[in-house]
Amino acid sequence: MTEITAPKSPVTAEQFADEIREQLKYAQGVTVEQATAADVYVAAAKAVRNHLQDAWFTTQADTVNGNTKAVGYLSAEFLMGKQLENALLNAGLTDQFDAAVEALGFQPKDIVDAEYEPGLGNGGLGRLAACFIDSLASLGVPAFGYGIQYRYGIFKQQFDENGKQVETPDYWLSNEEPWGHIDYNRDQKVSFGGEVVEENGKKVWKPAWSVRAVPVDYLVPGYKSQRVNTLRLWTARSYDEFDLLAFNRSEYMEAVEPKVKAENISKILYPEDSTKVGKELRLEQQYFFVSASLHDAIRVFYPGQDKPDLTTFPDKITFQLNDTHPVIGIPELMRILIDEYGYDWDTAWTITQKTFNYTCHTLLPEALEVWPSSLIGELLPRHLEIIEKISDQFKAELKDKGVAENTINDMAIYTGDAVRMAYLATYGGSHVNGVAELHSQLLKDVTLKNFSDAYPDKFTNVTNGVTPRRFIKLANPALSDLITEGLGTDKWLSDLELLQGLAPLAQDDEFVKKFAAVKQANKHSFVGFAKDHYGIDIDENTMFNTMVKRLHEYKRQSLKILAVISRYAGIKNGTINADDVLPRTVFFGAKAAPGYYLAKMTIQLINNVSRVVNNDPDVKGKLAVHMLPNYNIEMAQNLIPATELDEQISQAGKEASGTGNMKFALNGALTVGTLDGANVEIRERVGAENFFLFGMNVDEVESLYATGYDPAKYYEADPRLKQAIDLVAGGTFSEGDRNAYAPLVADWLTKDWFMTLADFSSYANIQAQIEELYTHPLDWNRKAILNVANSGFFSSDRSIEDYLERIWHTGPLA
Ligand code: 4GP
Repeated sequence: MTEITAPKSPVTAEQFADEIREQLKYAQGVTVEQATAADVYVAAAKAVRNHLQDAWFTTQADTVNGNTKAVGYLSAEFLMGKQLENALLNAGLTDQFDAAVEALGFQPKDIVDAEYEPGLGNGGLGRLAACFIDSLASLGVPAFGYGIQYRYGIFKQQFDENGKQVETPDYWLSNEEPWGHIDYNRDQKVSFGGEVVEENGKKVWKPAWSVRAVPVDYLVPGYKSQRVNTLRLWTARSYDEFDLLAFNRSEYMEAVEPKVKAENISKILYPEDSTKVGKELRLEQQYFFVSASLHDAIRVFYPGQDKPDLTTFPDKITFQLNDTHPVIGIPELMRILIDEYGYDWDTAWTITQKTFNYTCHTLLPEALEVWPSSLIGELLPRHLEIIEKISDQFKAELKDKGVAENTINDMAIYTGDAVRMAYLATYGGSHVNGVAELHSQLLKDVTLKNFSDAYPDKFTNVTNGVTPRRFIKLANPALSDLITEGLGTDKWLSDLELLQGLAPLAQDDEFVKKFAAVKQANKHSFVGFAKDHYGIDIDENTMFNTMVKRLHEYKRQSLKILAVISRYAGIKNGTINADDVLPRTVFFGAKAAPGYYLAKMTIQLINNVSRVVNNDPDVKGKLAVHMLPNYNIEMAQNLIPATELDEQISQAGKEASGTGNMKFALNGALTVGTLDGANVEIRERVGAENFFLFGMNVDEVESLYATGYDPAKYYEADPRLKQAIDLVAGGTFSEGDRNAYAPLVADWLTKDWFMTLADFSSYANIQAQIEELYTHPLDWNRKAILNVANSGFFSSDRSIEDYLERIWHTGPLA
């Protein structure tokens, strides 16, 4: 094993300033006098990357030469957030950077702000992948993140003058992107289409077209671990850049058609999360990155070998399938083993099944991808044959186990018309996990019940977590300092359970006051951030109440906005005494999938409630509502530390886990929430008395469905709810237009699939308890401290340790 080389640090601030100067001069081609903040950002990024380079090489060498199995995290999304501050922190260069850029005549904050946030993910699942690769590196576990370098990430969200969401492309690669190493010499060929023929008794795939997968490597530095892992994102290039003959015929568009077709594959991140629409391009993307990644792993672990012994492949690397998106990897590995390396079916199957594991991130059946077999047949004909054979083998295995015929049919991977990717993943891998206790239980009891009956040992749980480096240390430096002061050490950043040491301090009034002062200071900074970024004025002496996450009916932003409307109406008509009202500022942040009609209408409603409420002198100083545009990691890092009350109000049994809930608790917000996802575990840990619980639980939801749910009954029963819905229906938030929200209103009153109306009263009622507590700041803050102290479990380091123990069976490099 190579000796571990520490990142090339420490350097002095002067040396670091020289390194930045050198980058400016030789790489950027500008003088210090000419340099803008954007130039200095690029130069500093390259300088810090240089410091990580040796440790990256060492980690790669140890990964290949050592005896520790590596982890391959296959994910269509990695929602990384800005890189510079995180890289500086993990490389131990933050202080040098601050002093160096000041010496160059800049403010550190301006340099950090000059970075453009990459948005290569939709939401929870993509951000989780980013937290996981941070934790893997921090724990010293050899790992590769494998995904796609989309040319355009998640759309940028703006609102038009009517409050509607407008999506614009995210040109994140328009300027120099200093983090990735593009490596044209380690490319892979990925093929599509064509047909399968028999040659000498063997099946041979004759593809119709191919693209070139070129890796872009991002360094993933561990916090204080001296390890730097790799995030390898593939970009698609064409083998036929240019058709000169067509060009010479003046067919200019045709001349570049092959290039455009190939490059389209890595062009755009699909702007969908929970509702998946089958798209040919999406399947192309999935196969593209998975095929390139599997071939890459063989290249990495068996360098220069024509006939590698791939029976050892599962000992070299274990692949985690992050949701169903990479599941085509199962038939692809079978194909590689059989067609490219000549293994027999059974050997190939043993290797494949040992290699993969599957994480499910949803409970919504429609979010489990199902591909039409015609599409797979057209794009990947050899894979369809393999899938059919896997499906037959699976049926036979179930029959041997004595599973009933109709159950076997229900469990079919290949139905003739379609391929169910979640079923393929469950059968084709060693383990399946949900992402919170409740979710994993519901997977076993409901979503994948037959599978769990047939293969009980495959199923396990790993509750999600978040990285404390980004979401406490970088997002909330003031709280970080206070925690370190309270604990007398900063070791909590790599051992988050140490936060428990803060619990006794919840009884220490001096500490509680300091904690409250930190929150107030964070609110104050957010006021400035919001003014700069959104041009809005916020009163920092109001309660900051936040709901940020993707817009989806099951998450129930509707419930929150109806409660806001009801509060507004109550103050206006005097049923709520204005003098008793606790002043609140309500923040929403949410992107809706562009094709998701009701979600987009909800955004429009929130914007228009905001317009009406914020301009009404009758509620001034009592209630304000803001729909902040383009929720992203940067906004999360600024808003979460400033929040006092967090909303996790999904219908019980629908949110797989949530990770925002963890970030808020760790930053000292109290949660109002249902017994859903990881809320259940948060509440258990922080204490029921420190969590505002409301609403139906999973069993109550189920029995209400079973007995017949009639939302109109709830509308009639609670005058607050009736009034709120009537205001929406009556045009209060649409300048008198009664049709503007008619589809939303009709949905509430007749369908309300996620039972917003049924939970309204309980949600409205708990507000009094919340407000009563808020008027006793010491008591509120004691509870907030206990939330921080008891949320150490929700570190992604702990999640990774659980994966290592329960699923991957590997550990840190020696
Ligand atoms: C999300 C789930 O909705 C969320 O509950 C969970 O915390 C997160 O994954 C990470 O496990 N799902 C997605 C998706 O982002 O695209 O299905």
